[in-house]
Amino acid sequence: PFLENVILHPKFLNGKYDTTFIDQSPELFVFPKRKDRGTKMLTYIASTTLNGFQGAENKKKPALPKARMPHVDHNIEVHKGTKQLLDEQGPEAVAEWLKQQNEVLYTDTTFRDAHQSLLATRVRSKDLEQIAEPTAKLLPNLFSVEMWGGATFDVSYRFLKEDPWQRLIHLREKMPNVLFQMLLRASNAVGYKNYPDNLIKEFVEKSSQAGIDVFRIFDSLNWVKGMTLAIDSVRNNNKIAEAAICYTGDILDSSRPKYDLAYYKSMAKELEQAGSHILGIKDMAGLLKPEAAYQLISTLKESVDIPIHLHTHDTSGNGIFTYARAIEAGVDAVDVSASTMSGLTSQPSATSLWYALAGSERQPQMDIKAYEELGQYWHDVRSYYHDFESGMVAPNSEVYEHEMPGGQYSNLQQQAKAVGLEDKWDEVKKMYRRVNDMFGDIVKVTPSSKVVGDMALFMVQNGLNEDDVYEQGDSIDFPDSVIEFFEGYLGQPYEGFPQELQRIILKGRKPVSERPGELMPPVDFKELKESLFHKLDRQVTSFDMITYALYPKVFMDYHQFYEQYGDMSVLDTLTFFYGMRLGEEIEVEIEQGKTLIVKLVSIGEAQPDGTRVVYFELNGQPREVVVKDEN
Ligand code: 3PY
Ligand code: ZN
Repeated sequence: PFLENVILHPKFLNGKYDTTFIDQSPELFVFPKRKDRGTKMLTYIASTTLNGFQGAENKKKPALPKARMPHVDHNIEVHKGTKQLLDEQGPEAVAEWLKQQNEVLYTDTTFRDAHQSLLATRVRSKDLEQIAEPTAKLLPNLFSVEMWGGATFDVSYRFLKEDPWQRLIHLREKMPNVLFQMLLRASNAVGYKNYPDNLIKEFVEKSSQAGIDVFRIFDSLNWVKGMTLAIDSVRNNNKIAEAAICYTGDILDSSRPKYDLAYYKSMAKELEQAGSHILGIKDMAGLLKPEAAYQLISTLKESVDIPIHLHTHDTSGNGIFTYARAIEAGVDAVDVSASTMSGLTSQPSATSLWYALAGSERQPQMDIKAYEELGQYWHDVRSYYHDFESGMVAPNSEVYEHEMPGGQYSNLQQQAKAVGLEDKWDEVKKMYRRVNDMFGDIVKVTPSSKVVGDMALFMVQNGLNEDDVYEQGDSIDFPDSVIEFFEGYLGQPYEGFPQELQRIILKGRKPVSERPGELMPPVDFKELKESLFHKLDRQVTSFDMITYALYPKVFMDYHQFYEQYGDMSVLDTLTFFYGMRLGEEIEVEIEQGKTLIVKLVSIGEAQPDGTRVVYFELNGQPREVVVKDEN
């Protein structure tokens, strides 16, 4: 504001100033009063009370009890775990140790994929941080906790208005013993397109420093050339590279030979050669049938020397059966989630699998009662996010038809809802598969799955079928993501693009066949820092720079929200989504040891300009804010 006062001062504008200008112009130091923290927060609460939250509009705030916490003695030290093994002995030692274990190891995905897949990624840091320390104390035998990456990064800023870097740092403090795992979309980082090489390197370096230990790296087209830079970056930071093959198609279906056992075997060898410490099998849609799992894992165990980590989604209800067969075939680790956040489009249940392995020498050591108690916490927390549930209530074997990734299901459904296609969801799912076939049967996982989803929505919305696309394509404006895909900006699909369709969609543009990151100019971080400093009017962190480089608009929108309302991650989840009920009183701890008591007293009549005055008590003092009623 000082600079603004100077620049706008009449003397300054007329050029009539000298060295006494500042001393003799006290008005330069009169700044517009910035809204205080309390007022900003009340403004957010008032506005959310009136207008709702995107995706939970017109819904009443449910009255729900506080989540039940498991019993843990706070004086007990956390047990050492895999994190100490990595820090003390390095990534190769962890891989070797994993291979030597007779029992199958667990990665718990509750903090990331489970809620990405069940609740459209909407679980807030507050609800994660609260259970972090109990989880570390109760489950020290986990191989890792998957708690970052994938869609959580973008959704944190875009919808939850919180900083995922802070989430990572806070969780790390509370969980010092177990490896932290993230999902990294190789050259797409945590975004939806390829980025310059130096940005990928920077992202891996900073996330390593902030607390990530295991990077599950995948390419959305299984294009190994697009993965090596990320693998090398992880290795350079002395962290664990888990390069993953995305499982697609059906190795048991001989009528669909594109992705057969030989295909997977050859890719596994390439990833081992590329320096992967662990081989990930990423069955993102849950298409890996039990017998296929047995054949695939048996073959891969013979083909590579590194341990194998299997990830699936339980959409069909066959997840436990698939894991049981994979475990029989010697898989080293599997992804599971807390019981009440498991099943359906999420991972299979950690505790159910444990019971299913009773009598087997591969049953993991686990305090099963404690795991179930953690499940009670998640049961209660899940109810806060009810409006983001997909509505799927039972296993759904249609997934073998549409092949939609679990992590995409509830998100695409929200997207369909947003463009008015809620009633045509069944049609969208069928179209999703038809688009896949039209595109030449491709791997579908973020971001290639988003391209297929965008095209499916587009076709349903415009009443188009395959013939229409071929016949009228020259006059159709295809979604940007579809054009970029056919231009080669997500990389190259196995066996190439369907040429005729590519011609129609590109309308004369020339596709690239090189690695897109190689073609892009590197991010100039020095320049970016300066320009961001001016935009933000504050110190710029390396985290800000990376996020801004990944998605400038999302970051600036977040920044604007922050300026307007402040840090709203301090609100409890129900207040954040629904605002307050008349007469309700809440406590908000805005920083450690500093709590505000907020009561919503009344809401005034609508004014001709569309605003209302909303009356609160803040720590017993009357306060009012004026907000727009958008209804
Ligand atoms: C993601 O990339 O977000 C995924 O979960 C892919 O399965
Ligand atoms: Zn997944």
